[in-house]
Amino acid sequence: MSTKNSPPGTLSPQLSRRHFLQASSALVALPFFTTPGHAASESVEPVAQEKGTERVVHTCSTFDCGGKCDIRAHVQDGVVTRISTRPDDALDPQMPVMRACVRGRGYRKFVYHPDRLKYPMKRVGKRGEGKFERISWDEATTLIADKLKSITAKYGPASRYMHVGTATSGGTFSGNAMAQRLLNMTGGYLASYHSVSMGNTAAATPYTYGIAASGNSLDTLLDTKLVILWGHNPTETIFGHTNHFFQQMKQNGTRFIIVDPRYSDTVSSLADQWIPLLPTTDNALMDAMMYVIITEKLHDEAFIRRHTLGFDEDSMPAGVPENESLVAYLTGAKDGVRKTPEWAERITHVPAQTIRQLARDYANTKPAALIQGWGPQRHNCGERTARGSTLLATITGNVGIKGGWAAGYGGCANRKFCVGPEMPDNPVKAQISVMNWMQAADDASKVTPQDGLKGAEKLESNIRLLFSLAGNYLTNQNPDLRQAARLLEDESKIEFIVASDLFMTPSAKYADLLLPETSFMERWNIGETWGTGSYLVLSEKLIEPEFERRSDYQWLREVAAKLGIEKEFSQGRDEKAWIEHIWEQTRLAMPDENLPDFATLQKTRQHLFKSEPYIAFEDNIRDPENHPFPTPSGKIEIFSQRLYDMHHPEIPALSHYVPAHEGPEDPLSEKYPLQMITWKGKNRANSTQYANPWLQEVQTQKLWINPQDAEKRGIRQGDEVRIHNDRGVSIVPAEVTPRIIPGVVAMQAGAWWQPDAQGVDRGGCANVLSSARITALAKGNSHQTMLVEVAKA
Ligand SMILES: Nc1nc2c(c(=O)[nH]1)N[C@H]1C(S)=C(S)[C@@H](COP(=O)(O)OP(=O)(O)OC[C@H]3O[C@@H](n4cnc5c(=O)[nH]c(N)nc54)[C@H](O)[C@@H]3O)O[C@H]1N2
Ligand SMILES: Nc1nc2c(c(=O)[nH]1)N[C@H]1C(S)=C(S)[C@@H](COP(=O)(O)OP(=O)(O)OC[C@H]3O[C@@H](n4cnc5c(=O)[nH]c(N)nc54)[C@H](O)[C@@H]3O)O[C@H]1N2
Ligand SMILES: [Mo]
Repeated sequence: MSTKNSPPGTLSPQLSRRHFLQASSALVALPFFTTPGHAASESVEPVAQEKGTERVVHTCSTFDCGGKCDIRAHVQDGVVTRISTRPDDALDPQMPVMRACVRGRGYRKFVYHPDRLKYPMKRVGKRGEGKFERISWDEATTLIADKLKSITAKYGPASRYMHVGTATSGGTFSGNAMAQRLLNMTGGYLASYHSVSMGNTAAATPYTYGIAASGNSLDTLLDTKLVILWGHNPTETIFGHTNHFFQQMKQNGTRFIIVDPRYSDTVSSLADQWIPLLPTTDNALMDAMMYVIITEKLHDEAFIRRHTLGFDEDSMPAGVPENESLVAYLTGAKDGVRKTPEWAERITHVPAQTIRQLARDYANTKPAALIQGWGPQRHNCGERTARGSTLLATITGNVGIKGGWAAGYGGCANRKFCVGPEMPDNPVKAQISVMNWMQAADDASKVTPQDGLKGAEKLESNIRLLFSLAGNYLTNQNPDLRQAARLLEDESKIEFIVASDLFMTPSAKYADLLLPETSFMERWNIGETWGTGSYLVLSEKLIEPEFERRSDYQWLREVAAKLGIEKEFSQGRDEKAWIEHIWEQTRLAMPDENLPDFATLQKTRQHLFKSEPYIAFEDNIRDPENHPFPTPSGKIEIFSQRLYDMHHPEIPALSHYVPAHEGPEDPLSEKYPLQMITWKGKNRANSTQYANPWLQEVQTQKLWINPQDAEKRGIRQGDEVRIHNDRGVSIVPAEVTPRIIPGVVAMQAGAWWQPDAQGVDRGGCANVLSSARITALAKGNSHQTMLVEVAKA
């Protein structure tokens, strides 16, 4: 199967899908995922039922939340009157249960929101002020075509950039993909790499296994006795079919231990034990677990001897000095410090006895699955954390076996996706990390290969023209958003910014041209999953767009016409024709799937891809002679010579604990003594649906603070508190709760930035406080690592 052409290089599922498709094809022929003996779902129930004049249509959104829940839109006289979910009497035994979540149930209030953008608008005030005037579509598309021509003529195609915009990435077709197609047809653009979702994991785990670590299909875990969810919160973040399987496992008696600074909804719904720790100290906990495992001889000696490199001094590559092995590190042969549970207790705040027990439980329960989410790796030490869990899986022999988990990635690599729209090559070969965009807009000559530039020694131009489609990443979602805002406000830097959205978001305010996009209910698409799901759902156009809303593709087509390339660009297809075309191409690419024709898909609505149970690295473990790991040594590399040769203190060859910048050991903690983290909550997908009134009722934006920390500061339940550091200030009510470990505060990610006249955020947007520090190895983001102080406002 060919990989989908990815919209801007940073989009999480696209990156991960491309990455893992590459990963899996490097490994073995694509394996499949489903319950044993199961063929593709030929959903038998009629999914678009007529009830009087009401049609009940099985559909899904194309947001980036990882699961494509089964939502049923009740459509009457061109209006969606209600959203329900799969009725209990229509349960399909072949399709794992995906009942609509609270966000799905609330979609009507998103689509019919009175504040939705209605007309194309041009900026009239200063950039960022949010003052716009209505213009016609003809004016808007002429302006874009003219700017594309003039800016490209003046600065070259590498001055054009596409920003992160994930809200349509759950679909096979998007404005982002088509804008990329248009740019590639007209000279190219400066692409970016690195998924802000899980790019640190993707970059680090290949140093252990040769390719990015993947988990197994969840049907292989049904008999697993112990699952450790390490910074993973799938009760809220869904990740395909994860909850369907975890709930079944829970009923079957699987024990769940959850390592998270927060008592998350997953802890309350699944955990037998919650182990809170200080954020960024995960590697210290892992190191001490490994210390217990090896000193108590609980490691899998035979597995280690057969499959790994760098465990002890006898298994080191030639030429490396003494005491660089894992055992030497853990026992203090190198630095005189034994990595005991007592040592780790001081760093992590997890009691030594709990660490000992956790290590014993993990090593003595075979197989056991240590599944790490992406929260712990969205830190500036995230690369080490992601690789650290691969070492634990390795020394306990849990790699490549049924019921185990190679760790590092809360998902499975055997998923399938539709082929995307055809994408011509990008003639611009330079690529920046998604974290370099501010520098590239400010002074591109400063972006060097050491900072993350790839494919070129230097950039030919600053970013001068920027498309931000279906994203809130100009400000809101970008780390250290005030730095980004200051840069955007300087109109001598980026000359032209086009944004499309449904709402006047904090990023939309920074557009020069703001375009009102249709919602997923007003377009054709195919919704796809990531994480552990491998199915698709047709997302049908249910209603006509109101006012002058247009899909990104529609206006891009008009821009293409004004550039004289409409025919080439559109191939004469409207949106629905593209979906049909993509579907036909997908059918051809997957002959084994027996995919129905498009007319039939409109009746069946969904397709669960055929698959056998999948175990990552199974062949490499079963038959290492014929299936060496794609590492330089052909083995699982506990010690990585490639990392060693980087001679970088933040990239140790063993991925052990190193205190993080703005972690608990940073001297800055004297001034800002609280660590702050964010989490992805149930009532929105990132910032999407922020304005939905029903979802605002589900959860209000508050700061979680432990009673001990609150008491020290005289803070009571519900008090307004001022969260601050050198980057910004945010004021929200306090939620005084033991659900967060002392020393740490937490706020849900994705609330809209709402600066008052003094510049103080009143919306609870964590990115006024977060840092734009770039991770050492991946050149990636670290949204979660920040020190703050909190006071009564
Ligand atoms: N409902 C909902 N679902 C979503 C999204 C959403 O916004 N809302 N967003 C989607 C997207 S874009 C993505 S990328 C995925 C992301 O999914 P994740 O990255 O896995 O989600 P997070 O909530 O950021 O992090 C998971 C957990 O990690 C914990 N954590 C934070 N720091 C640390 C640490 O240092 N150590 C440990 N052990 N744990 C830590 C957090 O408290 C949280 O409970 O979710 C997707 N699904
Ligand atoms: N503090 C903190 N910040 C984070 C994270 C974190 O964990 N903590 N996580 C990061 C991660 S993993 C991610 S993926 C990014 C996500 O960041 P973004 O990609 O910016 O995603 P959203 O915030 O959901 O913004 C999407 C925007 O698209 C709009 N939209 C919805 N549907 C459509 C549509 O059909 N068409 C158009 N044109 N627009 C639409 C929505 O209204 C919304 O304003 O955030 C990152 N930022
Ligand atoms: Mo993400």
